Parts: sequence; C-alpha cells; structure tokens
Amino acid sequence: MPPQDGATADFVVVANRLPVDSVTHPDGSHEWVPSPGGLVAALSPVLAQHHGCWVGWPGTTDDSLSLEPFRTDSGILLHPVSLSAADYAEFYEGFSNATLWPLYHDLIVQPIYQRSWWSAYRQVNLRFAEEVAKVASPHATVWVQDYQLQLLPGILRQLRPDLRIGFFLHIPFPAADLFRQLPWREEIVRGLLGADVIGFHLPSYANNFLTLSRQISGAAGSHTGQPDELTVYGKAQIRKPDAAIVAPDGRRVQVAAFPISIDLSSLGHPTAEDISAIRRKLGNPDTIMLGVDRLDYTKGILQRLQAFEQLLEHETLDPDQTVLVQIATPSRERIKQYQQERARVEEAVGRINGRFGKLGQPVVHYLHRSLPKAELAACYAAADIMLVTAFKDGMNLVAKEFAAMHPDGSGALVLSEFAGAAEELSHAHLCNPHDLESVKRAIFNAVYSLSHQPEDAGRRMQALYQQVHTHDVNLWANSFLSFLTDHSQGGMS
Ligand code: ADQ
Repeated sequence: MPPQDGATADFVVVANRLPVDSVTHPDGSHEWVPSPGGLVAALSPVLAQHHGCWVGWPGTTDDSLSLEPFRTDSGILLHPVSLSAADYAEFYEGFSNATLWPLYHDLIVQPIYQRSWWSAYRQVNLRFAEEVAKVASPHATVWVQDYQLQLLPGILRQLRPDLRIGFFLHIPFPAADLFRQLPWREEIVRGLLGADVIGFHLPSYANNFLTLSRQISGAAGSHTGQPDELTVYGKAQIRKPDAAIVAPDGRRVQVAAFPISIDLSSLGHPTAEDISAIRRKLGNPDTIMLGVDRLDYTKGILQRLQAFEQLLEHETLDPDQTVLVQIATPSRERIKQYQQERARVEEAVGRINGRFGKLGQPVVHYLHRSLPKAELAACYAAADIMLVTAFKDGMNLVAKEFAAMHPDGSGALVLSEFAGAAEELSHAHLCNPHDLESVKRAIFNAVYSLSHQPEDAGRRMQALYQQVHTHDVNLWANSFLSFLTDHSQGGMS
C-alpha cells in the first residue's frame, strides 16, 4: 500500500473511523489491515468506480505510526486523520460518547455537558473538514457519516461551496424537547444544515429533526411549509413528498429516511457440521438463546438476563434444556457508565449460573470479546431464539443478521419495539424492554411458538428473512446516493 501524495477523489466518504486496523508484528514491524464492515462493503463498488477516498481516524493515538494516505488493494484511497490522546478523551469518549450518545438515546444515562469537550469536538470536526477539503476534487460528492461529525457539513460548505454533501446519522435523533437540553444545540443544527441531504434510519427521527430545526428558528433556517410526511427510501412503500427545510443561506436541505441494512454476502455460510458442533459444545439443549451486542447500556443486556433468570426461577424455562449465549463486544471501556454496565452484566451472569447451572453445565455462556464473522454467523444459525432487547437503537443490525441466517424459517426473534429494526421486522416477537414482564412474555411466546406452533413460527421467520433478503445495505447506499444526486447541484455524475 504505497503512499499516494496529493491524490484527490470525486467521491469521498468521511467517518470517524477508517476501515483499517493497526497490526504490530512480533518483529516490531507495523501494518494497516483493512477491516471489513457492512458500510465498506456497500460503498466499495462506488468508491472503486470513482477512485474514491475514505477519510477517517485509523484507530490509534500512537503518533509514531505512519499517517500517510495509502491505497487498499481494491484501489480505495485511505486518508488518515490523526487524533491525539487528548482528542480521543475529549472529542471521542467525552463529547461524542458521554454527551451526544446518551442524549440521542433518550437519556438512558445522564449526558455530561462539558465545555472543554465541546471545544475538542469543534476542533476535531474542523480538522476532518480541512482534510476532506484537501482530498475532494472540484464538485466532488462527500458523504459524511454519523454523530461524531455533525459540524462537518457546515464547515465544509464554507470551505468548499462547490461540493455536494450528504450526511447520514446512524443513531436515533431524539425528540426536540430532549435535544434542546444541549447547550450547543444551534451549532449542531447549523452544522447539519450544511448538507444537501440529511438522512436518518426512520421517518420519526427525521421528523424530530424537522420539528427541532423549526423551533430553533433563525439559527437553523425555516421550514418550507411542506407536510412532514417523509419518503422512506429502500422500503416497499414509498410515501411522498419529502420534507425539506431552507438553510440560513437560502439552500433547500432535504431530510429523508433510509433504513440501513446488512451486507448479505459478507455474513458467511456455516455448514450443518459447524452448526451441530456449536450445539454439541453447548450440551445439545432443546433451546439455544443468543444475544450479540456491543457491551453498551443502550442494548438492554442486563434486563434480558434478568428476564431469563425470572423465567428459570418460575420454571417456565428448564435449565437442563435451555442455554443463553451472550456475546458482548468490549466497547468504550474507559467511560464510567460502560464499566458499571459491564460489572452489572457480569454479576448477573455469575449469579444466574450460581443459581441454575451444574458442574460443566452453565446456563449462561458469556463471552466478552468480538468473534470472527464466520464464527458469529455459525452462532446465529445455531441459535433458536435471538434476543434483541435494546432500550433504544438507531436500527440494530444484529436482528437483521440473525434473520438472514435463517432462510429455512427456523428460529424466532425477540425484538425491542425501541430498536429501529422493529419497524421493518414487525413479524418478530416485539417487546418493551422497560417492562420486564413484556420481555418475559415475548421470550415465552417465542419458545411456545417454536414448540407448539411451528407453522406460525416458520411463517414469521420467513417473512423476516424475505424483508432482509430484499432490503440489503447496497439498496440503502444506492438509495441515499441517488437521492443525493437528484437533490443537489454539482458533485459526481
Ligand atoms: P451498533 O450500536 O454497533 O451500530 P448494530 O447495528 O447492532 O449496533 O451493529 C453491530 C455490528 O457489530 C453488527 O454487524 C454485529 O455483527 C457486530 N458485532 C456485535 N457484537 C459482535 C461480536 N461480539 N463479535 C463480532 N461482531 C459483533 C450503530 C447503531 C445501530 C445501527 C448501526 C448501523 O447504534 O443502531 O444499526 O450503527 O447504522
């Protein structure tokens, strides 16, 4: 991957993270290894076709490592933006994940409003914008990703008015009354309004943004007066018209919903032997339940464990015939609330196994690590019941990955009403994670349907599979990009 000095691109993706991991070999030599993900897979064809560039932080604050731009084997230019240890603490852990993350997830924990973090957020957004301004060709299309970079569209609009700019938010957008807590609310809204198109997963998030931008009038621009009925791109029913707002500089900014999905081709294809090997390792129980999450307080892992425990306690579930596998990826481990959540989850796992396990036969199998995609796919395929009990989730790709691994209609999905995915995956056993009885009922219904109503269970899972199969991440990316092309001046053709 040789450095490519001075290269520019007519399609630029900007995300907090570059799709690479830093690997240091035993001999001390260092290498950047591409890290595959749904977003990269979906955007690779467009990036390759347009000699595209990805701008982002490479995931390390070690400034001794080379931070020159380089090309991947498939020809995508990766353009690193450096973050110091202080940036990481204040911009990433602080403002992004201890201020915005809890605020945007409906205050599951209290957001911290700290002026020094805000200042770091502004500085890092400015730095990203300067790097994008360097690599974007005249009239390039720039697609900005997620809550860490909400000021970027506005700054970029000033630095490079020739660019076509799209923004997509991967997490929920909260109700205006919650958002208005944020001391820097006008600046964030103004930053977003630098884009030509602002995309959300759901119409409700888009409507929250429209309501807010109308309330913060003057600073954020005025509404066009069109009804707030939003087109949902990439969904079967398309409702028109789109909503738009007029930015303070007179541009018309489109606001629309594009529900993200998964890359079906990168999920892996576990064999029957892979699946029975997992079931064997777990003692061949009748029912395998599975949870797969970043260890985040928004995901409702603890409540899921409590519901499982109570179902064992009341003998609704048989500990000799049921196991729960919980795979929790380490996440944001230096933030206090994440440490507390991990301690509570691990305490519950220990308690449940202490109460209901036997020697060599735990009822909860808990892994605090990331699994390779192939292994994860085998777990999805081996599981009978997937538990997705998030208190709030922009979309939740895990629910879609599970559905994709059950083309034969086997299995059942328990899904929180508060995950964006519930809007499309309405054939799941929906539950309210704030109500333990509701979670227990959904788990019970899933178990009961598999054992007593196999035809109904099969119909439900097949409907889920069809939805995911026909609405993948490529549809999402293409819908967004063609909408952006149709609703802005300039940019790539
Ligand atoms: P996340 O909060 O990270 O994403 P999610 O959508 O479920 O949540 O995506 C997690 C991804 O990580 C999945 O692809 C999953 O396979 C993978 N993963 C999780 N645990 C893993 C493990 N232990 N080992 C290996 N892989 C694991 C944010 C928003 C979501 C939104 C996405 C995409 O919070 O609401 O759906 O972005 O927009």
